[in-house]
Parts: sequence; C-alpha cells; structure tokens
Amino acid sequence: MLTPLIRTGEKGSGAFKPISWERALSIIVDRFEAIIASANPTAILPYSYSGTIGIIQNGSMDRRFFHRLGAATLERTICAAAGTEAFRYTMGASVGLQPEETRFANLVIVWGSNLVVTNVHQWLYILEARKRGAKVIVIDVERTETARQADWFIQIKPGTDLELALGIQHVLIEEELINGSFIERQTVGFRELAAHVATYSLDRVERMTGINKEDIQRLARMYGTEKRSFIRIGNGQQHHHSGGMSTRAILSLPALTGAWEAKGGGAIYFNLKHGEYSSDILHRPDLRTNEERRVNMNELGKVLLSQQEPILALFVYNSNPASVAPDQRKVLQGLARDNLFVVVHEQQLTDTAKFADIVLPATTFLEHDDVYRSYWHPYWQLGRRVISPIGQSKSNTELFRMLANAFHFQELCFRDNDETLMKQAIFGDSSVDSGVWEQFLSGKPIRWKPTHLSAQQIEPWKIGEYETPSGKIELYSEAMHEAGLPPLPEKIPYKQAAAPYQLIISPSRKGLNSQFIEYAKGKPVVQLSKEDAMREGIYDGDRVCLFNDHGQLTCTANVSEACQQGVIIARGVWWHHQHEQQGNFNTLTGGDLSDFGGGATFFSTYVQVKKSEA
Ligand SMILES: Nc1nc2c(c(=O)[nH]1)N[C@H]1C(S)=C(S)[C@@H](COP(=O)(O)OP(=O)(O)OC[C@H]3O[C@@H](n4cnc5c(=O)[nH]c(N)nc54)[C@H](O)[C@@H]3O)O[C@H]1N2
Ligand SMILES: Nc1nc2c(c(=O)[nH]1)N[C@H]1C(S)=C(S)[C@@H](COP(=O)(O)OP(=O)(O)OC[C@H]3O[C@@H](n4cnc5c(=O)[nH]c(N)nc54)[C@H](O)[C@@H]3O)O[C@H]1N2
Ligand SMILES: [Mo]
Repeated sequence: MLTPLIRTGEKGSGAFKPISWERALSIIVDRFEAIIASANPTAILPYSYSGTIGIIQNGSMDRRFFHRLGAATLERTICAAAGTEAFRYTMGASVGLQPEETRFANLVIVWGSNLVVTNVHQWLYILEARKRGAKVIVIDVERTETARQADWFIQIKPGTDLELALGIQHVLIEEELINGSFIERQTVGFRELAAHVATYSLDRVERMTGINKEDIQRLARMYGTEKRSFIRIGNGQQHHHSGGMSTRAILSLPALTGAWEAKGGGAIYFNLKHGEYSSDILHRPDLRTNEERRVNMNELGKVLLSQQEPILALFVYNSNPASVAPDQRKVLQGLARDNLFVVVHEQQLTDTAKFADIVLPATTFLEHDDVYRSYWHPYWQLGRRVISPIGQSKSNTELFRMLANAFHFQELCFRDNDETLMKQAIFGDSSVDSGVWEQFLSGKPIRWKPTHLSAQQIEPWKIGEYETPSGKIELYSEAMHEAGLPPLPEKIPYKQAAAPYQLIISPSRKGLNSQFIEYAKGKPVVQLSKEDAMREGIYDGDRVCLFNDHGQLTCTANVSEACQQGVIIARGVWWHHQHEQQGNFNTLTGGDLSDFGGGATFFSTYVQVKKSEA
C-alpha cells in the first residue's frame, strides 16, 4: 500500500479505502486528544520492535514523540530480555568476544543456536577455526542444518541446558579442570557455586537432559582441557521459562576455565555493549512530564484485554504483533476490540495492519538513510537510500516529525533531521569527529568506540573489572538474592502445562521473523519423530491437528530423523493466510514470562497432536 488507508470493514477483514496524509493525521490527533482528555495519555500504547534495526529508524523521533505525549512505555522484551539480564547479573553488561577473534578458538560450542540459518557470518569464522583444527560441538534439541555439520552433535531435551551446564561444572570442579588464578582474580562466589554444582551428579543430569553421562563427562573434559574455547550462546536455550538461569549457568563455564583470557576464548550472546550508543540523546526520556506506565510487550494480549486502566489506542510500527507475539489468541482478541483505536505504520498489509483503523505507508531500507549496527560485530555503517520513497510512504523518523508538528510540540528536538539524528547516534553529546563522519558518509564501516565507554567496559576481562556490584564476574549474585531470585543458577519452579509434546517454533531460513516469508514456496509443516508418529498413528505427509489450552492449528506433518521423542519442531513465523486460518504457530504459545527479565518463552510450549480429519 502506498497511501494512508482508513478501515471500511470489520476489524481484521482487510477492507480499507485510501485517504490523504492530512486526513489521517488529523484523525489520529483527534482520537489521541480525546483519550488524553477523557482518560490518561498512558492509555495510548506504542508497540515496536525490530522491523528495522537501523538505529534512527528503530528508535529516535518515535521515542521522543511518545515521551512528550506521555504515552505508556513499552518494555521491549520479546527477543533476548532474559539472557541480557543474566549477562547483567553475571558479567555486568552484554559483553562478549569480538567476532573476528573466534577464528582462533580451538574448541567451539554452538549452544542453542542454528548459526547456519540465523548467523551465517559467525559460521564462516567457525569454519576458519575448524581449518586450523578446531572441533565444533552443537548442543540443540533438533538435528538442525548446523548440527549436521558439527563434529559432535549433542541432542538435549528442551529447557534443560541449565542442568547440562551445571553437570559440566560438576566434572570441571571434581577433576580440577579449572583455572584457580582466574577464579581468584576475576570472580566472586566460587565456593557457593562449587557446593551447588556438587548436587548435580551425572546421574541426575543424565535424567534431566537425556544426554548420557559418559557424554557429559567427555564434553566437560574437552572443555576443561582447552582454554581457547568459544561458546556461541544462542537464543534457543533462552526462549524458555528457565532462559535467564540457563544463560547464567552457561556463563559460569568460561569463568571457571578462564577462557576469557585465551586467544579466541570466551563467549558471544548478544554483543550489545560494543554497539551501545547514547540512547538518552536519541530517545529524550526527559521530555516526559507524567508518571511512567510500563507495559511488557510479551503481555500485549493480556494488557489489551484488561479492564483495569484499559488501553484505548495502540500505535504499531516496526513490528507485526498479530504474527510474532506470544499468546496470539489474546492478541487477536485484543486487536479486534471495538473501542481500541489502532494505528499501524507498515510497508505491507500484514496480519496486524488488517486490524488497524488507520494504516500509514512506511518506507523500506531502500528508501531511507540509517546507521546500521549489529548484535554481533562492532562496526557501524551507513545504509543510504537508493530510491526516493515510493508513493506517499514516509520513514519512521519523518512520520514522528509530522506527528509532533500536528500536536504542536515546540521542542527543538522535533526538528532534527535524519543527518542530525545519525550524528547523535554516533557521537552522543560529544562533538562530531569530522574524520569519522567523513569515513561514515563514504559508506565505509566505522569501528567507533562510543566515547562514553572505556576499553575495559567493552572487554572487562582484560583488566578484571566488571560492571557488577562486586566488580567481578558474579558466580553468586547478591543482587539477585536481594531481588528475590536464587543467587546461584537454579530452576525456578513453575506450573508446566500438561500436554505431552514440547513444540519448538524456531526461525526459518525463508524469513526474517515475519518478513519475506510470505514469498516462500511451500506451506508451514511440523516435524516429529518416528516413535511419536507411530504412537499417534501419523504417517509422513498426513494432516495433523496441534492443540492446547491456547489454541489449535492444522498443518502437514513430516516424520523426521532430526527430531527426538516428545519434541515437535515447527519453523518460521508465517502469515496467517499461509496457514489457511486466522493465526500461525504462535496461536499455540502462551503468555508466561521467563524466570527473570520478563522475557518471552516461545519454546516452552506444550501441545497435543492428533491426525486431522480435515
Ligand atoms: N534466517 C533467519 N535468520 C534470523 C532470524 C530469522 O527469523 N530468520 N531471526 C533473527 C533473530 S531476531 C534472532 S533473535 C536470531 C536467533 O537465532 P539463534 O540464536 O540461532 O536462536 P533460535 O534460532 O531462536 O534458536 C536456535 C536453536 O535453538 C534450538 N533450541 C530450542 N530450544 C532449545 C533448548 O532448550 N536447548 C537448546 N540447546 N537448544 C534449543 C532450536 O532447535 C534452534 O535450532 O536469529 C536472527 N537471524
Ligand atoms: N514462534 C516464534 N515467534 C517469534 C520468534 C520465534 O523464534 N518463534 N522470534 C521472536 C524474536 S527473537 C523476535 S526479535 C520477534 C521479531 O518481531 P518483529 O520485530 O515484529 O518482526 P519482523 O517480522 O522482523 O518485523 C515486523 C514488521 O516491521 C515492518 N518494517 C520493516 N521495516 C520497517 C520500517 O522501517 N518502518 C516500519 N514502520 N515498519 C517496518 C515489516 O514490514 C514487518 O511487518 O519475533 C519473535 N517471535
Ligand atoms: Mo530476535
């Protein structure tokens, strides 16, 4: 769609007619002003995530606008919140190895990540390491594309990585395969951790993880005798109830062997520290004058259906919650509410946009400029527009400049153009370094250490000073204790659903979350093991129905060697029409949050399966 649209049919039906930008903006102003007058600006909820992760289009003018308006604040927790919090408690921040260094590792453990699909550039470095003789181990619940290329694939029961990590530590400590000097200099809480892991006997860990104890021992010995070990910590082990604790348990490993000090040794999860920018200058939280109301994006469905302080307007951009969000049935019920005013700024008429009252056309990365950074490497680069905006589409920054103007916001920051915003992203409040800026404009990547960070904040192991309360790696965390959490890595009990199969819905090669996948050939399928198929009377190619308390979904089943018993594998966030129903695999996910950090728990989903009559 290339013009603003106004809804003419039922919510969700996709019936719209074009209107002018002027009219669209004036409708938004009127509705928002009515909400502010009759209720509270915090009844207006912005909802955005990673449609683009270019810095200024991802979050700059939009944040200023909503702070100034006094709208609710969205906690952006759908991706890596629990793991990031685990890093903060343990390492002080989201620090990690520089990706280029990983070529020098002698042992690589890919732990809950399907690199060949999701982070192929990391895989290339791993292949380089392998050429030098490195061994590559993959720990996954599915025999994935990555697992099939490993020297050793270890198939683990979903959500039991914490136990495996503690079992390895049990062996490391018992067999004295640890680095006492590093532990002494750079960690706190070793004694408490040692007593804790002593209770994770190999028998116990074997029972929990489904990995036999000889393998756990062999893995521990390999890890303990090779200092140049690199763990690529994936999001797969994190998108579970125990995602925070699991990430934290894995993080004790390089601390016990001192791998951080060896060339190519350490770990990478989300390398956010070296891409950290001065977000306050871009986001301007100081523009807010009312009390903040925070909403966890993983609870969108619940929040939209709540009668208490009801949300009266939802403004979606850079995201597609009707497809990507957990607890989808509630999200769709919420979006369909008659008295909810929904605006969606989109490139496409997504499943979310179909519920909008007003749809606004958005530019693509080919039509706007941005500073691109990474979750993984430390380089920043200009992505320059290569064509003018098509039709009447507007970039995110332009849209929120227009909205600020329509609301007569007088603050000068609403006049900043994209070049100014990019300078603020790169240089923060320090003066512009013209050499760096010229290099950036030339299109070359810049390796820009943000001025507000010191070298050791990015690689704290180099001098052994971390941003934790103790200044060390916290194997035992007093801060967690104070927050009412177990201070050592252990599972926090929760009520697990009764359905027998665990459904893992990980990303597809054919899409980027919900983007591009609509062009994929084929239909969504699920894979299950031969044993489970036999038990349920399902043959390869049969239509099956998956169901649980949250919803149900019919699709084709493949019997696959990649699956273990008790686990069903689905891939991809497909569009609803590709499933030929309202909803996709997320119709089966629920709204539980992770053990800490408020993270999403997509992969802790339990279902039943039966052959479908349809
Ligand atoms: N092609 C493509 N690439 C992408 C994306 C995409 O949609 N498509 N999405 C991007 C985004 S936003 C992200 S966050 C990253 C995520 O990328 P990754 O870090 O690779 O994480 P996932 O792909 O979510 O999950 C990885 C693996 O974890 C496994 N897994 C599930 N549960 C468990 C468990 O309990 N234990 C263990 N050990 N493994 C488990 C799954 O089988 C899967 O193979 O990928 C990014 N890259
Ligand atoms: N079942 C299951 N669900 C998942 C996941 C999973 O592994 N399994 N992964 C989760 C993870 S890790 C993540 S990060 C989330 C991602 O969730 P989202 O960030 O919502 O996902 P995307 O589909 O990448 O992007 C959403 C929309 O942004 C739009 N868009 C792109 N560029 C722009 C722009 O410049 N401006 C505007 N206004 N819109 C733009 C796209 O057209 C797209 O419809 O999904 C989560 N959902
Ligand atoms: Mo993500």
